[in-house]
Amino acid sequence: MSSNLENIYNAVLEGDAPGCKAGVNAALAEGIPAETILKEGLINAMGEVGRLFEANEYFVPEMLVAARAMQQGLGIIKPQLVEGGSTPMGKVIIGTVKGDLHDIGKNLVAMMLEGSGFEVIDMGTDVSPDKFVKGVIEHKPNVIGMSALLTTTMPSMSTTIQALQEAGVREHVKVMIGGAPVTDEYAKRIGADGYSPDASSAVRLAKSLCGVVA
Ligand code: B1M
Repeated sequence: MSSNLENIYNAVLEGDAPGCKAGVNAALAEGIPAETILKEGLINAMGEVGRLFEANEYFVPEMLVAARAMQQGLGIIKPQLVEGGSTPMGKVIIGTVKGDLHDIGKNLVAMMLEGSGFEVIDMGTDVSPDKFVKGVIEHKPNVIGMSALLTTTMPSMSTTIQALQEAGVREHVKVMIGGAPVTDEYAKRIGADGYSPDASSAVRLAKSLCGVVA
């Protein structure tokens, strides 16, 4: 692995935001593609942070500073990650479900969708079913995207789909879901229209849900 990628990985693990930014800038200057920086530097490091948390070697403060460091690095490669599509693909409302504050993955998906030509309305984190319904009524999106990182918050995806049905708007919008604990099987079980495991497949899924040939 390039030493700049190693520096990025270590900076995220140490929650060193300036070090992460410096590493990303140096990696770009070395000619390393943004996708590689994302996967091998930033996302790999965050996986290790999760492992250390499970092993009781890291606690919430360490996860928090690691997340901040990753977000700073992500900000630098954002322009390279997005393709800058110009044809309008459709409108997507996206949010992390009620009770869940994890937003890095959701932000990444939003960023990639925007870069591929979607109009994205980001409702943030801790979005209740009611707020999603209001968003659908107000913005009339083609797709609603829900993210959940906790097994305890996943049921809010199902509750939101039920709320869309009760409000009479389920037929007007496609529902896509994602997040580390979410699976294709879960998506089918709760009546979502699709699941995707990462940000690039989320773009392909959104395109197919909007009837755009990917
Ligand atoms: Co939390 N956390 N966390 N955490 N955290 C996890 C999720 C955990 C797996 C760690 C662990 O135990 N190994 C664990 C959940 C266990 C479980 O539910 N089974 C956990 C826990 C327990 C908690 C707390 C409960 C800890 C506590 O307080 N005791 C607490 C909950 C707070 C809350 O939400 N109410 C908590 C808090 C936090 C921080 C705030 C400190 C911080 C989040 C900061 C932030 O997001 N701004 C944090 C972090 C950083 C993590 C880990 C380490 C990293 C998450 C991340 O950003 N990954 C995480 C461990 C892990 O995932 N390995 C963990 C990088 C990101 C790019 O990946 O989000 O998976 P991800 O997104 C991917 C895909 O999933 C997909 O595409 C993305 C890009 O490829 N995707 C979608 C995501 N959303 C999508 C939507 C789509 C499509 C694809 O369509 C709409």
